[in-house]
Amino acid sequence: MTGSRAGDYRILHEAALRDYLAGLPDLVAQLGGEPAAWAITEVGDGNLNLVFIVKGARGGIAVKQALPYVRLVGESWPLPLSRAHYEYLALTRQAKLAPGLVPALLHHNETLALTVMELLEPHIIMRKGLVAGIRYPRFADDITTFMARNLFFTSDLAIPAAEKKEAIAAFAGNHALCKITEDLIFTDPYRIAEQNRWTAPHLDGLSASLREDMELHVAISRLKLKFMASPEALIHGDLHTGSIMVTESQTRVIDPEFAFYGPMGFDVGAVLANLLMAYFASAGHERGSGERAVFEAWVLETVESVWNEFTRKFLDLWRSEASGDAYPVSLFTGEKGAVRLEAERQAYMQRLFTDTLGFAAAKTIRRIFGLAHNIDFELIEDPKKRAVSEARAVRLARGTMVEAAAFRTIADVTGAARKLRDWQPELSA
Ligand code: SR1
Ligand code: MG
Repeated sequence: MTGSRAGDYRILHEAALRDYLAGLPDLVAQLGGEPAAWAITEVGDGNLNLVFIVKGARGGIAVKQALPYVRLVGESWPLPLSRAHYEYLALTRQAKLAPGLVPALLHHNETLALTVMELLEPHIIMRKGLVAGIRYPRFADDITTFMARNLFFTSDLAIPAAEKKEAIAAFAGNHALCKITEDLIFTDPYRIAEQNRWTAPHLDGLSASLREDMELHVAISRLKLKFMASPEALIHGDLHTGSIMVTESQTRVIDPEFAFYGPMGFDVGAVLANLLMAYFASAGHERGSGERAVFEAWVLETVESVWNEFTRKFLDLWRSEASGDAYPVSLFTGEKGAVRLEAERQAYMQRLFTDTLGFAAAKTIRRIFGLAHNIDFELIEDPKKRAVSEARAVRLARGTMVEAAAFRTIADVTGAARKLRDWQPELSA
């Protein structure tokens, strides 16, 4: 890692990036050939940063640089460069806890808010694959290993209290990124906000109903408080299918710039929400009835596997690797203690399930009524079809957020999704 004075930050466009990389011998060797011959392409399609792919005679690298503002909106929305520091820190920890499931780090410059990583090739952004109807057989196993290990080993179940509090402090400065989530996910979709948008006019009525739905406002406010005030574990913080790169045999989690100590269910819920949105969007992408049935069945199987495998792996870790200060061993001795502790583990997972479903619902509603939408729905060209898919997703989301008690198992969720697959909502126009 390198860094110099804070005032030395500058945005590196192609020529400046070439010169910068040419001064780093390890990267020059990795790329091969003359710097003048390197092919440099800006490929960032996210909402915040610049991302370059650099290819030389021998190999390639990916370079990510934070901009001092939100790329999606422009310079009118400043954003601290320090997010690159938190992303680097999170990637470093994730690489240790879940080896092989994040890109290798090659270089980091704090001042330039710039990180160089291995080029993931031929991986693609998972969301793009899901829109195309591609199945990813390794995904459930990989993402549940990533989540179970990262969430367990950064929690009070695994590490002593002092270490945990130091770790919370190390990420506490990432509050500007948390604030984005607090506003865009937990507040704006439920009120009039300048940056909101939805598939109008078809969803005008649904949008208005969300703004008047006090049960929903209570539920989203409880979730917002949980997000703000529950430093359970180091969470990725933006674990949607645009933050995951895949091939059919590999999974890599990228982009943890929203990382901080927050509620575990926020990450697990993000994964489930994005799978469920892919499921509901699928009807809008089919060219003939039933064309994507196999894909859709796989998505729902994957929703079930993600929760079930995450639970299994997390509980296995808790049973075999607990060395934190929570649940002191001395309070659960003998046969009676072991039985009671196991029951408590099951109760813990049930609470986490309810949190997960609430956060999944919040993640869904924000993509349909808030600022940042996703291509699962956006690429459905016919706005009426898009609105139908979106309304189905919102119906499930409202149910899981407000009537959480009706969803005791993940099969309850996939069952409800299946029933909504062909439900015809009443649209505004
Ligand atoms: C203004 S940033 C909008 C969204 O992009 C990121 O991927 C996060 O999801 C954030 O909420
Ligand atoms: Mg991102």
